[in-house]
Amino acid sequence: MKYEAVIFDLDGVIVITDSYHQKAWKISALEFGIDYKDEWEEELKGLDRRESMERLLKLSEKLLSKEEKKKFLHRKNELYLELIEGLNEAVVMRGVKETIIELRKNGIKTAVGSTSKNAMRILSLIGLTDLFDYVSYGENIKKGKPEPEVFLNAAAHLKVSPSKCLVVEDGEAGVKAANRAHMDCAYLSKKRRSPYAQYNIEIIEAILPIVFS
Ligand code: B16
Ligand code: MG
Repeated sequence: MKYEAVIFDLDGVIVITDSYHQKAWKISALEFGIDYKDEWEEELKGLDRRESMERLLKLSEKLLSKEEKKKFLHRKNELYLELIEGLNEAVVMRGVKETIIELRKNGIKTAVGSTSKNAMRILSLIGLTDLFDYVSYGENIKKGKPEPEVFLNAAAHLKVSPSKCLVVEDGEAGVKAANRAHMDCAYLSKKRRSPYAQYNIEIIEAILPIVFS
């Protein structure tokens, strides 16, 4: 088999929380006098909370004091936590569970690679924690995407060489992180293609023939 492990991004690949992140940024930004534009969404995907805020401030050309930045970050996460409170299995992306079960049946290791500090909470809310051999996320890494640490940490815990790992991502920062980790990447999107990913897929099940080839 071409790959021995698959590392899944969380927000936007396993669960629809990418839209919740954007909603929380949009509302909190407005509260801080920032006119959030929907087209910024792609630029924020995968960046950690602080980096996302800094990018937002740059894009909107808004200056905030250290204290205001602290409040902004707190408020965004507060809103995000409110939004995810009611999450359950129903919000898992179509085909995710079946695809992961099929991989595991064939001896492929599975991990999550997410910048989010809330990843464990989300996995527990949607009842998928047991489907992964390891969860690499915001609380056990120092640098988020596009740095490769989140994926390299997963590979090290799975004891699989990076060249034998396939990353599944929906964000450009994540594709870059996979490139920097020397891992192949399948970019999952129905609307866009990534020129930097080795594979562009529209549905998650499409990774099965790639992994088993
Ligand atoms: P939190 P991923 C990323 O998760 C999100 O794409 C990004 O929008 C978010 O800012 C980041 O997690 C940090 O999340 O504020 O919950 O720590 O795509 O790497 O799964
Ligand atoms: Mg994502």
